[in-house]
Amino acid sequence: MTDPISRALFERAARVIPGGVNSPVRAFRAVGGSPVFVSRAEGSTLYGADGRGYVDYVGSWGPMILGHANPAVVEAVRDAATRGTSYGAPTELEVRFAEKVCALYPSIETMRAVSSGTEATMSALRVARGFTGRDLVVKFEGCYHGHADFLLVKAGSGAATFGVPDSAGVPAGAVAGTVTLPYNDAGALRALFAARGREIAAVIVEPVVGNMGVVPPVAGFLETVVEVCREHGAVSIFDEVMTGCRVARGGMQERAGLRPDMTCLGKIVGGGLPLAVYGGRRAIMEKVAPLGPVYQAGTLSGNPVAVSAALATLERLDGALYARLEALGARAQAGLEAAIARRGAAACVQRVGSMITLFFTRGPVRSWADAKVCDTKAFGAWHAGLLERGVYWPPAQFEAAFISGAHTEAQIDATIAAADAAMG
Ligand code: KE4
Repeated sequence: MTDPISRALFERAARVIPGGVNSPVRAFRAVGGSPVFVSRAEGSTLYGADGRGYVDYVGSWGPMILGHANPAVVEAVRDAATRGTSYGAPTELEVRFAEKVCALYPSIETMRAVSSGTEATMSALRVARGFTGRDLVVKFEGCYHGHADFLLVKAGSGAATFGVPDSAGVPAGAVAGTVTLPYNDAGALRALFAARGREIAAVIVEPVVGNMGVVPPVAGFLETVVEVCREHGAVSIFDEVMTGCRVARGGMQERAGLRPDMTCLGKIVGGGLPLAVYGGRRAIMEKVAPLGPVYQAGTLSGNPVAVSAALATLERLDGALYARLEALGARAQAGLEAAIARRGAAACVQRVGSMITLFFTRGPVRSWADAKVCDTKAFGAWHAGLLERGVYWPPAQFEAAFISGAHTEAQIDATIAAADAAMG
């Protein structure tokens, strides 16, 4: 049961904010009960409105890879703010940020900073259409790329959790140019290109899905996305808003040794402030205004405070951090799988690096068809059991949990014990 202060705040919030939250998944509707209102966070701990601490596995849905209130990031933000928070004019900081991103992502020759992952994917797809002169966009069921009208088609994340794969308010015309295929189905992608290749502007994919829970690509799937786009003159777009700097410093494209035509980044790359990126091959990005005819703009794009947080974060993403995240992730996975075996639970664990999901289905989960059969009621009861034991797990089955460099082995072990008890 959530603390009484949070419950009272939730009632108050609901009078002035739809659903009492500024993003749907935060309302705990997918797990029942009412949300914990957070008063502050530090390292791997969130503190509720009543001051109670929770081991945090949401990490603001991915950005907090260093942990909350990292002293260097806080100092960078504080220092930047004293020089003005936004100028609406170019700065040397933005150049440094772009140089750093291009160094980490060799497939990105030039990039644009925007203020959210939604802006990044929406802009990348507009540029891909402008570059190819084609209209059709291909995405995969269960993947979520933000809430641009034409992408809310069998989306993952919130929409999938609510079992409403399409959103109200999206005109039929807006999604007429969006084709959705099963994730991990290279054959279906090739067949679509064989039939309609000349119409396809781009294929956008989460290179590891986080938005139906963690679903890794099967061998050859990502290679097919990049190859078939190249064969047909379409643009391959890796939406690495979640996987970028998470599964490796250079994202899933680094792990897979691939070079998509375009990449979208967000969350970690912005140091936990409103800052995201889209970019790719120079020839494609030269279509963007003021160089070319594709318009995209933003009042706060690349503002110095967000960029300072980003730079302070990026310079701390070293090999030791990723080794630690892999070790903690493997420890968590082994412990959760042992608990599932001990309890004989119909569940499975899927993980890439420090993003992990416990699915209430025997699995494996390779696509939305596999994910949607999860027992979401059982997940909701398990989530409540974790919360009671001081573990703040993502409040939805179709989301990824995140481990940060601030988590300790002791916290992982305590989480495993809580997960085991909550399965009982
Ligand atoms: P934002 O507009 O929320 O910054 O980014 C959209 C987005 C784009 N691409 C991917 C792969 C994403 O995961 C996201 C956003 N992720 C969700 C969590 N599943 C954000 C949390 C929320 O919507 O409250």
